[in-house]
Amino acid sequence: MNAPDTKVRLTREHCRHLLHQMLRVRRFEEKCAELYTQEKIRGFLHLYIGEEAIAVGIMQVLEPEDAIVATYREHGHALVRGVSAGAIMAEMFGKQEGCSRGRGGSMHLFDAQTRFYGGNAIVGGGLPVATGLALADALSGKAHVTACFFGEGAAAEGEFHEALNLAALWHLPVLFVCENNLYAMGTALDLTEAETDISAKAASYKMPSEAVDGMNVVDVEAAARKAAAAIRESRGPYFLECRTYRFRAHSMYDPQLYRTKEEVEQWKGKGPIKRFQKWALDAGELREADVAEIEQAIAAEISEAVEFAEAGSWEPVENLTRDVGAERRA
Ligand SMILES: Cc1ncc(C[n+]2csc(CCOP(=O)(O)OP(=O)(O)O)c2C)c(N)n1
Repeated sequence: MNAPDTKVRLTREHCRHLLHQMLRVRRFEEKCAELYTQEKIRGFLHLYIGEEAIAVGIMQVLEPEDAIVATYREHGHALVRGVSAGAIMAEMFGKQEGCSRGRGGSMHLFDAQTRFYGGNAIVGGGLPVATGLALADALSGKAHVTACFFGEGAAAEGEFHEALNLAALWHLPVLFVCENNLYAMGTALDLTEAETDISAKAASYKMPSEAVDGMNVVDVEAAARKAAAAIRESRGPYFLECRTYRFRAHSMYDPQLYRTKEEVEQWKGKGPIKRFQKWALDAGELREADVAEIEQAIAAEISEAVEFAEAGSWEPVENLTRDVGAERRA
């Protein structure tokens, strides 16, 4: 059998696609921040701004039947996976046209149709869910992959170790994707972990593990291609640590006293969109007109999503206890 082709092909079309997806996530979230200050979106809001290359790079290699589990910083993952911007925005607004019927909000986007299994608010909570999904797929003979996104803060949780151990022991097809943005809320990694190399921790569970520049979409896609091919071949897990940075606060209420403005500015200079766009323009893969066209399409998509959410309806109060318990069968 020939080795699978894991090269990233940077055709003009692919460059456009990568830039479009990253910009889509960025603009969608900028709009969310604006709507939050207008109190159209309430509750918690955790933005992914700065980390877009990870969701976009990884999602390139997933098939429609593969499953995805994410954290509360998951708007980008849901969008790139194919949950519609309207269904996500309506969910943010708490409207029943939202992808979780308005009951989940920003942290609990869910869409069974695209096998997008959340949106999990509990740090580390998605890891056992992903391992369980992969176990179910493996037991029913389905050759799918489950991609599990989580922050480096999850490495301090017991569930991280339990999930990695079982995935390795039982050879489960999980792609663990650690989005290491250096801070768990206000806590720097080296204040909680004796071993700050997360990929080394994963390797100790006897699964292939590597670290990649999470600010470079092409590097992430290349690593994801290699990882997905290995999982599909071995049916065992693979661990990718994507080193990244969030440009915004942890959530909307965070004065960010734990890091300096200079540090944030330095990372912004390595921003995934800025960097990729510059490269693609310099290399002649894209033209300024492409970028303008992409921006225009995104602006139209987002304003349509906001209109859809605005026009949505609130769930009637009679539904208050619906889904709280199992319905009685006749
Ligand atoms: C089990 C648990 N403990 C604490 C919290 C509170 N909390 C919410 S987000 C967060 C930080 C998580 O950081 P990380 O996993 O690195 O992800 P990031 O927010 O950086 O993407 C904490 C401690 C929680 N949600 N769940």
